Amino acid sequence: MAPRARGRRPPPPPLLLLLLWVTGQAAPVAGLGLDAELQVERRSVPDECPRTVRSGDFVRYHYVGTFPDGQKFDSSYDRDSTFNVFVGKGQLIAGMDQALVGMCVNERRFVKIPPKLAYGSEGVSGVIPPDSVLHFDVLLMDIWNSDDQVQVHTYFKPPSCPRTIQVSDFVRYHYNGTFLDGTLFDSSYSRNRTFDTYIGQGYVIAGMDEGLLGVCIGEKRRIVVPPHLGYGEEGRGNIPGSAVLVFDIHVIDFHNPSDSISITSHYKPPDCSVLSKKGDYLKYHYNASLLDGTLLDSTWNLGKTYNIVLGSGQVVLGMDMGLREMCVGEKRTVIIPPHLGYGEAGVDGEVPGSAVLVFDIELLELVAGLPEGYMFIWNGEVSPNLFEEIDKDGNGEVLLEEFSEYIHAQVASGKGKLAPGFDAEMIVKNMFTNQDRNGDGKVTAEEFKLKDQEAKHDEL
Ligand SMILES: *[C@@H]1O[C@H](CO)[C@@H](O)[C@H](O)[C@H]1NC(C)=O
Ligand SMILES: *[C@@H]1O[C@H](CO)[C@@H](O)[C@H](O)[C@H]1NC(C)=O
Ligand SMILES: *[C@@H]1O[C@H](CO)[C@@H](O)[C@H](O)[C@H]1NC(C)=O
Ligand SMILES: [Ca+2]
Ligand SMILES: [Ca+2]
Repeated sequence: MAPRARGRRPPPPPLLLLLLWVTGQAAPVAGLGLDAELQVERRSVPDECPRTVRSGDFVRYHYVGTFPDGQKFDSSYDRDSTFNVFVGKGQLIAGMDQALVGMCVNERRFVKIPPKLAYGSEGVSGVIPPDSVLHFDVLLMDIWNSDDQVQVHTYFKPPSCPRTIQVSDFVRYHYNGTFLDGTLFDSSYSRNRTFDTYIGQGYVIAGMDEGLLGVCIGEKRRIVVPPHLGYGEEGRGNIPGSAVLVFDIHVIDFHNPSDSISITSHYKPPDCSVLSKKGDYLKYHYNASLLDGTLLDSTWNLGKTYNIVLGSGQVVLGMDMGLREMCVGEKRTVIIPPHLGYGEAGVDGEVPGSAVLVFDIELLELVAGLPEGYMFIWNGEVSPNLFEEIDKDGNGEVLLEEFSEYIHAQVASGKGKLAPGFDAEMIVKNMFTNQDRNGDGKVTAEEFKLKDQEAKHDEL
């Protein structure tokens, strides 16, 4: 419609209803005084109105402009986008500059503007006849001021908050994003997964980088981001230009890529002298959960322990670290950041990507492992007639069956020991294959001797 002198198209307002100017402190535009001709009717005022329009604010609003006979001359709805403008800076016809002052987001005003506060005796060629009184039905969608900062309001803080988020942390949070008028424009919940990002490094809009600083895990806060710290005048996707964004966030967890695991021991039995080490076979129970308490997995529920050989790559690195130097009976909580856990990918359907994990662990059994690199050792002296003993039928060749039988007999009698936690048959087979140099399925005295000279203790 009808641009004012400089090609902007504004709309405008008011007078009347007493209350208006009262709060609006806009009384005034010089010379106008209580101009009885500008009429403003507050048609609906929302219950919540944390802020009202002041001169100098930038607003986004919808309007329908009509002549007193009801004929429409302009409407923002027809363009399907709000009218966006600074108030009180002469970008609007004078009547509108005044009429918007004091408005709340979601408030509706009906405004009658006399020609002298609109397009005067000239009108706008082809659109507004001279000396026209203009009526506007206005709905305010958005307000901000270029002085605005990010606003943060915490509405839930967990009782315990050992650490707050800092620049360079990696955070996972859920959010609902709305405009000031309450319209939802995006929600992480609709995707069934958290939004994950580094903090303070420009991966998110400046307002979020700032608004997330200092949150605790589990905290819920509202972050209100003015457009100059959001998507600016351009907007993005379904976010219109110059929109204030309201993010209600729930922080699920965060960590720093430099974090290691954290171990808290809750209980140690009186005798806690034998500590787990690499190669030991461990049986333990655990509950695995997310930092917000969501249980992911529990061996207690399964009714059987989880069994591993420590240091053999059977669990994620953080778990391997968390199980070290633990004694039987001890209970600890191990917190594992994702780079020592399941990484960015997580485990489909079980562990969310980039999740920090909490393991409550109880060690139930520990079988000491063999020295590093050994899969079988002798507990005492090695028999000088080893080959002959193994070659039970005395034909000068040891077959796998003879070999296996012999090793198991040594283990059973306590003379030898296999690495715990592995498949004994696999170990024996590997040992046999190592001895059988030429791979013909038999170990000769020759082959055996060679090996014997190489390594006294390992594998015979
Ligand atoms: C999210 O989960 C709900 C319920 O499990 C499901 O109905 C919906 O389709 C999922 N949405 C997406 C985007 O995966
Ligand atoms: C987002 O909206 C949903 C649905 O209204 C609500 O259940 C959830 O608690 C909201 N999340 C936050 C962080 O406000
Ligand atoms: C694991 O969870 C079960 C049931 O939820 C609970 O009884 C048990 O005490 C928990 N164990 C630890 C070590 O937290
Ligand atoms: Ca034989
Ligand atoms: Ca051979």
